[in-house]
Amino acid sequence: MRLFIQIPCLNEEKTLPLVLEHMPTQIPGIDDIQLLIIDNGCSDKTVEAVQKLGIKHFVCHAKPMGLARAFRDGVDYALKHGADIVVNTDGNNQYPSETIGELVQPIIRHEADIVVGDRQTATIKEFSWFKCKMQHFGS
Ligand SMILES: Nc1nc2c(ncn2[C@@H]2O[C@H](COP(=O)(O)OP(=O)(O)OP(=O)(O)O)[C@@H](O)[C@H]2O)c(=O)[nH]1
Ligand SMILES: [Mg+2]
Repeated sequence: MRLFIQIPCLNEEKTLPLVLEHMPTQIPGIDDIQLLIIDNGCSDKTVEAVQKLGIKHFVCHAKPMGLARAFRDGVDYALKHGADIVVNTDGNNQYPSETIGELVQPIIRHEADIVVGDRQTATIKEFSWFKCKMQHFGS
């Protein structure tokens, strides 16, 4: 079972190393973990910041092409390189990398085809304006 963990990045030189610091190196039910960085036209040193870490897979856009395109090109690359499971996470350190092992377990157990992590936005200060707005509209 080959897992690709893809990370689309638009100028994440400061946070991408932190995201990689807590990446799992072994996951029950997975034989092989591959990391894929999608450089969506970064103008900072995102790629240079992680080049020493031995990552083998990069997809590079010469200029920013939007997150959806970066996501899609990452998935296409992963599938072409034998991925059985693709996890997409962010380069701005909004998701705890160490939870990826748990995230993929329903797929490994054949209980789900897709799993979506919940970052519990209601508990994050920066998202409180959104909650207020939803309450204002009666949701
Ligand atoms: N917003 C944005 N992010 C990009 C783009 N290309 C790559 N990314 C990366 O995609 C990841 C997610 O970016 P965010 O800005 O957090 O987008 P999001 O998670 O959809 O939005 P939030 O709900 O605000 O967190 C980060 O690692 C970005 O660097 C792009 O064109 N726009
Ligand atoms: Mg985000």
